[in-house]
Amino acid sequence: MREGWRWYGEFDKISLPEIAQTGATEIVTALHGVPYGDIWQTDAIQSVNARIRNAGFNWNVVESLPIHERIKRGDGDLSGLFANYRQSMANLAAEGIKVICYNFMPLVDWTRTDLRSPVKRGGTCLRFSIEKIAALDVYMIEREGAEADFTPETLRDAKRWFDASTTAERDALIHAVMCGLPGAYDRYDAANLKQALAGYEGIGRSEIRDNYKRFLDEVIPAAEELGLRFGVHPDDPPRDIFGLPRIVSNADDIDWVLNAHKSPANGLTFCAGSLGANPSNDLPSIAQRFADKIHFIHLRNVTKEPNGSFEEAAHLDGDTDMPALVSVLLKEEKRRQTSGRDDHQMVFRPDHGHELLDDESKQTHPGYPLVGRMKGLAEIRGLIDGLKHNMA
Ligand code: DNO
Repeated sequence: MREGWRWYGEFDKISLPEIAQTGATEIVTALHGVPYGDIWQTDAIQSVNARIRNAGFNWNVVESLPIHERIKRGDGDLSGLFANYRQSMANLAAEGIKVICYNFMPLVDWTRTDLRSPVKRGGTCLRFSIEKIAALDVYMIEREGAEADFTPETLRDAKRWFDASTTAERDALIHAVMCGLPGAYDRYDAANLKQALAGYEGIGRSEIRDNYKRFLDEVIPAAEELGLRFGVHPDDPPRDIFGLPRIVSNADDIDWVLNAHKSPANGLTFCAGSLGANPSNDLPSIAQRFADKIHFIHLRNVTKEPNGSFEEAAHLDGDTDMPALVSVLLKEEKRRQTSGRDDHQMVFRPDHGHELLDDESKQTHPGYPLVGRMKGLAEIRGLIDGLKHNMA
């Protein structure tokens, strides 16, 4: 597996020479300044690529080429947006990009309630507290019918949190929830979020699936021609949120995606952290089942709590059996190699990391500190080497 590192380009406080010291060889990035729906122009792609290559890295994976909300909502004439998307794909392929990571989560991307939750031996992690999500949904956004999505215990805890919370704590909550949106994005406060949610009224699971299938039908044939592979990033967390249906949360969903437009180009970003937050997802077996469709990998771990809350654990801690998962991935690589594929090595990146030591002073993207991710990468590197030694 090839070691990747997510870099936010001009928006990143961590420089390429610093990343070089982690040992990673693949940069994973995007044109974070381009508004959703606009074309990624060749000169802009070339200049990012030149920076990356001059610093001694490869750029094979784009994370993400974002999908405009209108496509997710199936709103109006989408031909221009699809044409732009395909043009961006063509421009990227011409610069040597091989894999496009994207997601089909309506409105919000990864969602957490706490960006700096303390961990036992020092440092902080990202946390998802179900009672805070309920407080936001039920008492701050006041979404109609929101109560029905939570258990009575969660609603009780949510009310308790809300009643005791200060304005600053409520602001911090909404800020944390919005932090999942990378790059050139719309950020919402509670009122805006409520308004944005209204745009999804009447759009349920089957409508989102229809819109998703349409997207795949529009882009996957072009991907095949361009030699690009698409990897959908699973929902994070893998559950409906703010009443928005999430449709890439478990093995059945993934099966649906892969069959909605059958093609070797239509595949998966295997995000262990996202899938791992659902207690019924057995990660090594999901990886095994869809192994040949995995085009890109995020390795991360979570510790789940019975009420649906979870915390990001250190990469080899937490509930996911990382050695079992990584050995499935290594066997798949071996299979690809034996079958003669020259691109048999998959790119993975240590996804997220605890904020450790002087990470906090750097004010990096939440979840993307230098030391914490470097620790995760080093641990996974050791795991991979050990497993390979045993396989040999
Ligand atoms: C979070 C990331 C996601 C991911 C997108 C892919 O840290 O894994 O934001 O980049 O969902 O489209």
